[in-house]
Amino acid sequence: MTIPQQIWPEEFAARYRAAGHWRGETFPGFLRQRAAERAEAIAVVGGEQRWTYAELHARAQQAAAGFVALGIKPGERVVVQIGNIPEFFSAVFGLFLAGALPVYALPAHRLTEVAHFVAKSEAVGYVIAESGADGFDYRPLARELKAASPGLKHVVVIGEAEEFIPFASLRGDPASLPPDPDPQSVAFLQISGGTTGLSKLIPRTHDDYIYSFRASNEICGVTQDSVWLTALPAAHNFPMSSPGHMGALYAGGRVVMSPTPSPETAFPLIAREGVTITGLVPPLALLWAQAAAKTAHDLSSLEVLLVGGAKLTPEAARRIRASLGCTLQQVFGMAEGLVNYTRLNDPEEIIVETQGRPISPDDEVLIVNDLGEPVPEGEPGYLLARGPYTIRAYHNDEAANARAFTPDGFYRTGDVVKRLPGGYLVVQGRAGDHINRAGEKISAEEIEDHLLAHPNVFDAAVVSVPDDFLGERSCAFVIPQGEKLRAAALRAWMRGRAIADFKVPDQIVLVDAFETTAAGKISRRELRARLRARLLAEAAQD
Ligand code: AMP
Ligand code: DBH
Repeated sequence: MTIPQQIWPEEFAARYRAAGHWRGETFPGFLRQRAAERAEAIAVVGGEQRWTYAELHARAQQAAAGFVALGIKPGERVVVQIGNIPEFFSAVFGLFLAGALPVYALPAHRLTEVAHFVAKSEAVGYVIAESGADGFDYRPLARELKAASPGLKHVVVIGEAEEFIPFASLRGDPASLPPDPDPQSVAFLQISGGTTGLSKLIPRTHDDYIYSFRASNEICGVTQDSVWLTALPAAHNFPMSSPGHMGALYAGGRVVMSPTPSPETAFPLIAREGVTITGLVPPLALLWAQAAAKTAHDLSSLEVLLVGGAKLTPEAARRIRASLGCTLQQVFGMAEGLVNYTRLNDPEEIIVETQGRPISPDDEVLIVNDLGEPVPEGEPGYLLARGPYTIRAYHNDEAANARAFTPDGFYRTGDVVKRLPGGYLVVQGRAGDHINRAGEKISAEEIEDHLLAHPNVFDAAVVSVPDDFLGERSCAFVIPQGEKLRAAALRAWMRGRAIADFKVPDQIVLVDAFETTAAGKISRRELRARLRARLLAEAAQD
């Protein structure tokens, strides 16, 4: 068994502690403290449920004792795939209190992805809700997962559990809970969007992650009077920590769970709960801006709207500011660490034109050319980052680590950015081949591998195409072989691959051949670039 670790060289760790970034806090520790200080304050709202801090803590303790009684040991991993319901917190904090490490799957993930998370993390458990907000039943998925994963011992279900363990039945001896974990140990595994092939697992420690949302609270003005709405999937790093529901709970504020991010679901919750702050990806922010112009719901409590996950154009930023009447804050972050924000009192042009600047004075940002040399200020280059909440390694993935980190520990973000005076970053694009589809990152390689599994596909190349609503969508160029292949049939077949729906290509174009150069074969990356250029040229002619 590989116990997840995240190791900073001691000189860096010492510096981050001395600067007061790492304070030795832990998830169990801070929840216990809030439960003592703010026992009767409402912590979490969702559906018909309203839990005080005392109740959240009691529920988490009960779940934790149940996890321990099942035999789950400190350091073991449990994949959590739960939508935006209050039990997300009793499950996740239950695991923290049991010393176990949640591995955060998104509700959209299907067997292929979840089985990969279980295998890669060597998970012993899987916690789900019987169904999602879209009605998807997770129990058949759990059945297939269990059959495919020999090491998976426990499946726990919120709601009707069928043959599995009902979450509500978890019981145990509160005295069996382990002592608080080492603050520098890994608290959970987050999922990377996956730039090359399958998603990688991101080990985040108590100290580093708590620092990221404690500092985010300050930058975003989150206090115990704040009401945070989780509208994006709760397991996603953005609504979790920028400053997110973890920030809100750390501050002693209130978290409201919106089952879906649609204005129809979220607006009544904003009005009823007096939501003060939330986070959205750009397409949703634009949708909200449109809907806000017509809504009968009172959205005046909303003070701050964070927008990030994908590039927000200045035009879109202006439109959102004008129609929502709250402060827009751009956020450019990544589950691997580095998060940038525009500041609440920045001038309009910074808020509209840039993706913000790093959280921490100890975030080290380098912008380099192909040779790894720093580019002049204001010129675009590859963004590298190192700092008190940016990982030094992925979990259990030497090949990815060799690619993704420099020898001196900088994370190669894969983003192309330029830096303006004051350290503000403007995202220009991506170095790698992935598609940022409304904030969901899709690896071209991963989708090509699926397409190649079809017997009538000779070759495939997946590229991103600009999309008015999504920002980017995916287009697969496919060379067929053998029997006649139709694009619609291939899409339907991709749907059957047990992958997240957002990964099914939005468009499939059948071609006879990919171009080669006089010199022979071209690289995958160059091929994708050429196909993309061709598509854009054709679109321009229409
Ligand atoms: P992940 O590694 O899956 O957490 O995704 C992080 C990536 O999302 C970043 O490296 C960027 O490529 C992209 N991203 C996040 N926020 C923004 C933003 N505000 N503007 C442009 N790209 C963003
Ligand atoms: O896209 C992301 O992963 C992201 C965006 C904004 C993120 O992880 C974050 C803020 O923390």
